Amino acid sequence: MSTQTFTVTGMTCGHCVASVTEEVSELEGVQNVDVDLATGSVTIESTTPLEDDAVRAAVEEAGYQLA
Ligand code: 9UX
Repeated sequence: MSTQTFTVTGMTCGHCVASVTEEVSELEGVQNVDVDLATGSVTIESTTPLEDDAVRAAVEEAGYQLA
């Protein structure tokens, strides 16, 4: 199991959190996604480490940016 943490900018409400969680959850091997709205910290547990670019694409698909 891999655990990675990224910082996402631009999330300001619970719906933002839901959108990011949904998009990131679709990436291959993702088992759990935890988003801290206050800090923008997104912790991803997955079977194998995710490429930064894949996470970036998912975050941008949701409408936000990686810090
Ligand atoms: Mo809430 Mo987030 O109305 O971009 S969905 S601020």
